[in-house]
Formats: sequence, C-alpha cells, structure tokens
Amino acid sequence: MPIEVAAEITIALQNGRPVVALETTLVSHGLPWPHNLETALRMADAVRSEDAVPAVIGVLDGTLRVGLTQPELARFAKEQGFAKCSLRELPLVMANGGNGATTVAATVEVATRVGIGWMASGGIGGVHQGVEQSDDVSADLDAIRRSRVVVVCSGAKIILNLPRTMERLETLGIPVLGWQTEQMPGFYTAETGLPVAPVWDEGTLQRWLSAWAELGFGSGVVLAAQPPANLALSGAEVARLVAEARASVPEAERSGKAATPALLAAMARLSEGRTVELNRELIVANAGLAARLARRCGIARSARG
Ligand code: PSU
Ligand code: MN
Repeated sequence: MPIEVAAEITIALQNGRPVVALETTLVSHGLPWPHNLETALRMADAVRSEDAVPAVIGVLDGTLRVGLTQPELARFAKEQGFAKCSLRELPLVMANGGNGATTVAATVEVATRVGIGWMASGGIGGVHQGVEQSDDVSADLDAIRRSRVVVVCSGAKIILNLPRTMERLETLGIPVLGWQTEQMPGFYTAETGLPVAPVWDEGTLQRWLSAWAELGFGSGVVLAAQPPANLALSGAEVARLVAEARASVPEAERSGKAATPALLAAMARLSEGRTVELNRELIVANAGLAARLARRCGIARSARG
C-alpha cells in the first residue's frame, strides 16, 4: 500500500488500542498561523490525554503519511503550497512529489484503508448555499458513506445549507447522532433547530455502534457534539455573521475549493477573531471526545466489517 503508517500507530492498531485520525486541511487552510499549529498540537495532546493515539494524516514530499510528527505538522502550518486534498487530488500530489493537506473526505478514506475507526474534525463539509446554481456538494459526505469511521465533529459547517446537508446525509444512509443533544449542532452554534437522534451516554453509544457493525450496512457515522457553551454563538448571531461573510467574499470564491477557506476567513475577520477562538476550542474538544469515546465505546475493527 502506498501509505506510510507510523510504527506507534501500527502497534496500537494491532493491540486494539484506540486511534483517532486527524485531518490537516484545517491546519493548512482552515486556521491562520500560528493558531493552526498550536491547535493541531493541542488536538494531538487531547487525544493522548485520553490514552489514545493520534494519527495526523497528510502528504509530505509525495508520501501519504499516517502519523505526522510535530516538526512535520509545523510544515503544514507554516509553509505555503500545501494543496487542499480531497480524494482525487491525493494521487496527483503524490505523483508530483508534492505536499498536501487532507480534507475530511481524504482522511476518512485513508483511515478506513489502514483500519482506524475514529476521526475528529471541526465541522464536516456538506451541501453549499446556492447549490441550485453551483452543484457544490462536499466530497466529505460520499466519502463518509463509503468509510467505516465515526466522525466526531460539531456538525456541518455553518456556511453551508444545513437543512439540505441533513437531507443529503439521510439520502446517503449516513447515521447522524447527536452527542447529548437533540438539535444538530451548526459548527459555531448549538442552535440550528434541525432535529437529530440523540445519544445521551456511552453505554447507549456502545450498543448502537455494535448493532450498526453487526448489521454490516457499511457506512461511516457522524457523531455531532455541541460547540463549547462558553464561546458558542447564538443562532441569530451566527446567521448575521454568515450573511455578512457571504456578502464580503467575491462571487468566484463562494463555490469550489476556495469557498470553505474564504468564508471561514471572512467570518474570522468580521468577528474580530472570535470565530477563530471558537473554531480552535471546538476542534480540541472534539479530539478529546473522539479519543474518550473510542476508548470506552470502540469495538474491535474486525467486528466493524
Ligand atoms: N472544519 C474546520 N475547518 C476546515 C474544515 C473543516 O473547522 O478547514 C475543512 C475540512 O477539511 C473539510 C473541508 O473536509 O473543510 C471541506 O471543504 P469543502 O467544503 O471544499 O469540501
Ligand atoms: Mn466543494
């Protein structure tokens, strides 16, 4: 396999220890320097503090790597020219000997290949606003459907068309569970008004995951947790911010690969950094939660099919 897996991760997987995959797009394209590096390191620490092993994924000098070291992560944070790699960009960057950051889509696919069953992110991609014209739907959704990964996140990114994103998840047969919430979290807010199946405790989650694995329908799972309450925005605040961000971004950057980074950057600017702080904290919290749940509720990979 053209994937280089760090020895620590291979050993952890062999011994049935919990491993949590982490993406690098939020490092290279999602957060500004130096918050991006600090957040990536805190994510990895949050996983380790729950006695699990972090598996940061990305392409470095043409090699697809699972388990990047601290100095390597610093390159993703600092250097220019790291491509945003969804599935189809991966082989191109590898063939060119280049550098690439993985999106949720690429991360869950690679995780599935190497037998990692959990991943943490901020917000997943989904159906974009203006989809009627652009047809822009993130590859994250279809990749999660094909994967065998539980994606712990704060729902889908608030810049998206969230009702349509929920419909698409339903169409794809991807289970969406609300971790201790009955409302789908919306990245920077807990208030989207969209209903989601709640799971209140670890025992229920463990039984749910076992049943899902036994049924063998073969899809990943979205486990959505609320953003930290002390920093989260109200539904009204976030709606205003998204509208302002969309108005401030040139038409050409409202869809396509540039859309997500451009809109997140606009929201950061307009909120004077508040969304950056929130983004950082929710990512770190999700990493810790994924690690804890992987340890307590994870089931043997063989059972996952
Ligand atoms: N969540 C964040 N910041 C990000 C992303 C998610 O908090 O930068 C990234 C993820 O890598 C996700 C990608 O897979 O945005 C989705 O991009 P697109 O909408 O172009 O598919
Ligand atoms: Mn897109």
